Amino acid sequence: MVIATLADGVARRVDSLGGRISETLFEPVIRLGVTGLARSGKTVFITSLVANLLDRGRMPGLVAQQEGRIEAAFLQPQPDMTVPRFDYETHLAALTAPEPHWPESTRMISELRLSLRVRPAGLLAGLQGPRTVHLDIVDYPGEWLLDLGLLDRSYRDWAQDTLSRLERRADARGFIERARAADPDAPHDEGLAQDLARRFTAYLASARDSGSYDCIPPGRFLLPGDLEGSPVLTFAPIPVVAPSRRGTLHREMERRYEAYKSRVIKPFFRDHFSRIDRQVVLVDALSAIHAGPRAMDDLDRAMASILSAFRPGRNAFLSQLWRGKRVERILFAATKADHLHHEQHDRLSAIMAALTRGARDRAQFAGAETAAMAIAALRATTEEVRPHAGRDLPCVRGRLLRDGRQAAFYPGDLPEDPARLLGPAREGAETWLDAEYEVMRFAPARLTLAPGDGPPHIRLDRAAQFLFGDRL
Ligand SMILES: Nc1nc2c(ncn2[C@@H]2O[C@H](COP(=O)(O)OP(=O)(O)OP(=O)(O)O)[C@@H](O)[C@H]2O)c(=O)[nH]1
Ligand SMILES: [Mg+2]
Repeated sequence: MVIATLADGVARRVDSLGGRISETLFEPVIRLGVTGLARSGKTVFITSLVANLLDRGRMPGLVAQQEGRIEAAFLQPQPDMTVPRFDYETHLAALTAPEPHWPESTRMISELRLSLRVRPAGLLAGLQGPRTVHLDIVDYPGEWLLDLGLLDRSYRDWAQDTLSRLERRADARGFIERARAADPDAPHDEGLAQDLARRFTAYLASARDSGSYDCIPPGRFLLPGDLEGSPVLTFAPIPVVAPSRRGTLHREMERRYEAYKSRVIKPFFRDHFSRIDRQVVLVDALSAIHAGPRAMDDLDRAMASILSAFRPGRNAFLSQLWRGKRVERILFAATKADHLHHEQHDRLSAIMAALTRGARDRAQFAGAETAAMAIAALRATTEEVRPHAGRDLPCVRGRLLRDGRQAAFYPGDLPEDPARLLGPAREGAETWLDAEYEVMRFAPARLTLAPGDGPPHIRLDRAAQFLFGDRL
């Protein structure tokens, strides 16, 4: 145990030393983490960011571009041999096809290296030639960050807490009845263990598919990749009180839970998370607002636990890994802002800022610079003002996903004060009292891009400037 922790720390230090040496002698590398809950917009964000860095006509907010210092941008083989490559070409082809469509859901970690040839700014401009800066973009599910909280919890604590959370959910009844009927002290029965795990996973999947933001770890149950069917993913919470005894169902569940921590959670944090320099956390706040106060409250809680991963002091294992290094900048971005007329963008940013307020204060305390912003990685709408009942309504127009028709749409008035949403959500209100919000799903617009222009977006250049513009 102690040896493993020490080895982790040593590996990390050597690693960060390696990073520094190659940085000063050779070419700087920026590792940009892109995360968010399922469907928050990670794949579209990375695809559009890369396309807009390759063709930079729509990136005036990126200072190095504005100053004309970016000479070239190109994709390169990534340094990590065992991480799947982010399938940029396929995702871009989906978005730019004659009949454009959104890319497929991804749910695995992936990586892409984009390199930029940049001329230095200021005093160095005349003295140094252009240098190459590598941007390693890592896409990983936000649900995996929620697993960090399991590291310092026993199986018993996790099981008790999870069962009581599930008691409140009607669609978890099938699993709960089965779990409550299981005798933890009976001899281990593999068939029963598998049945429990299957039902537990089925509940997690149905909660996700119904758009619930109540994210219950372990995150890998819904995103198993090549671990599917293996014992580390074949456990579930069952009601236990006493310490486990040899050979029982309880002992086997506990063993697998512990294996999940050491074989799944720790390697992710050690090999991927701890190497990130800059991070963007994408949040589909508009969908949560549309779904009502309860979804908003769930999102609020999920954000708080996701963001606690960026507070190194919180967890002993993580503090070891982070030693001498930290995430330097974190951007909290409310995505899909093209569902709103720009008049309302500031309000969406304010909601985003309020949602991450506590976590942002803590991250700032730990030395990371943070910002909140409303963005659209791929703009699917145009703006339009329509008269309605004696009032001018600021609308957006686009092609509806469900039938391909063009339609103008008014999503409702976001409040100026985010507390009007977060207050009722935190107090457990069932519906918004004085307002209604809608979200329409638009298909990506058909694009005719001028040479040198990337896909249309909202503030993607400003997001890029915050995330890595200072290093160009
Ligand atoms: N209008 C609009 N919709 C967007 C935008 N970005 C994402 N979406 C919508 O959100 C959906 C999910 O986007 P993805 O980029 O696939 O999200 P993800 O986080 O990679 O999702 P998973 O891989 O399933 O976790 C898309 O299918 C679109 O419907 C955007 O900038 N504008
Ligand atoms: Mg994705």
